[in-house]
Amino acid sequence: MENTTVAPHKKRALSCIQPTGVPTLGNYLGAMRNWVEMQDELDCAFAVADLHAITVRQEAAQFRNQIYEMFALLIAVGLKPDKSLLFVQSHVPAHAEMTWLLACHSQFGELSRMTQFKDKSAKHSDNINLGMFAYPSLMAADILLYQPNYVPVGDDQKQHVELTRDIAERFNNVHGKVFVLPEPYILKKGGRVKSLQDPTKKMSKSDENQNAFISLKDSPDTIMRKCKRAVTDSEADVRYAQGKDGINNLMEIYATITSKSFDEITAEFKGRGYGDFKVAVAEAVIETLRPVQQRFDDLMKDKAYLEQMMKQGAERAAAISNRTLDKALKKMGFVVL
Ligand code: ATP
Ligand code: LTN
Repeated sequence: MENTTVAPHKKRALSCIQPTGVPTLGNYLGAMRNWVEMQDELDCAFAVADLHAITVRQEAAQFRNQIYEMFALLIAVGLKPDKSLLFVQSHVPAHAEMTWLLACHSQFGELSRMTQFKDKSAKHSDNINLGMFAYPSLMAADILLYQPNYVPVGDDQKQHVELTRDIAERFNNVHGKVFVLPEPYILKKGGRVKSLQDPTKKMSKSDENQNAFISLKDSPDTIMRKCKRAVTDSEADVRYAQGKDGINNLMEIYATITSKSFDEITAEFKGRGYGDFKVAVAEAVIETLRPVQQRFDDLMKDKAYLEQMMKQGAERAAAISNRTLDKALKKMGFVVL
């Protein structure tokens, strides 16, 4: 991501993931796997968004472990610390500072319209805090500090990226151009993996029902069991159609992993029923996750290496983000020493 080392034509991408639990197959197919592919063509930065995670209560010891785990997973899925910028959000103070500047350019009305705020405030009605409401201003800071052209996210985050653009445009109009306007980058396949228990909802790592998601740490047996228990319909045809949310979801998962089309999948399972199909989906998922799980286990045994990579990432991230922060402060009229 560093200006000095980057070829001028290379476009930039940035994304983050919250350490709120073990990532799911949804996070992997909708976000992380695509990040790995992007790192060859784009100048990429990926962060563990730990500051975002505290908008809901976290237990300290568990939270600390989840931050290590999420950072290890970024490397385990195939992101390379010498190729992409990998860091932990709270290690780079500019994120919190920039949030305040952007919070003063975020409107109450637009923040109130965010679907995630509505969902999270309903779910945690005993703790609807300012941070939960201001979440998109922090996300805008994460993004705008690094001047990326693309923000590769799952479909659920599109609204936040669009708001980031609006905030950036507003800031640029008032103070002069500081920020590049970023675009959401959403893949058609895998963009929204659904819950296995309620396929009208997205698969979420913070779902209370363990059977609703496949976590990247689930054993092969667990993955098989969860796939077999996935909610489907009372027909027996494996085909993508309206009203077949459960089967559609399993088909999406299978199609994303195997690169087969829906027609090919329908042909493959003609006359075989849902049982066989669920086993095939489970096997495909197990094989995709196996190498990731192996690397993850190895990395978690070497905290010193993880901390060294975190430190290296934080230093590079600070250099880039401080430059943008200073520019924004100067344009606004602050005295920058
Ligand atoms: P939480 O359940 O704690 O709200 P989450 O599972 O939605 O979290 P995040 O850390 O918020 O996960 O998201 C990380 C990335 O994964 C984001 O780019 C998000 O869009 C993507 N993502 C999350 N859930 C899915 C899903 N079900 N399908 C596809 N992509 C997803
Ligand atoms: N809000 C995102 C996580 C996130 C993010 C970001 C994504 C925090 N900062 C910056 C892209 C860019 C989520 O809930 N998935």
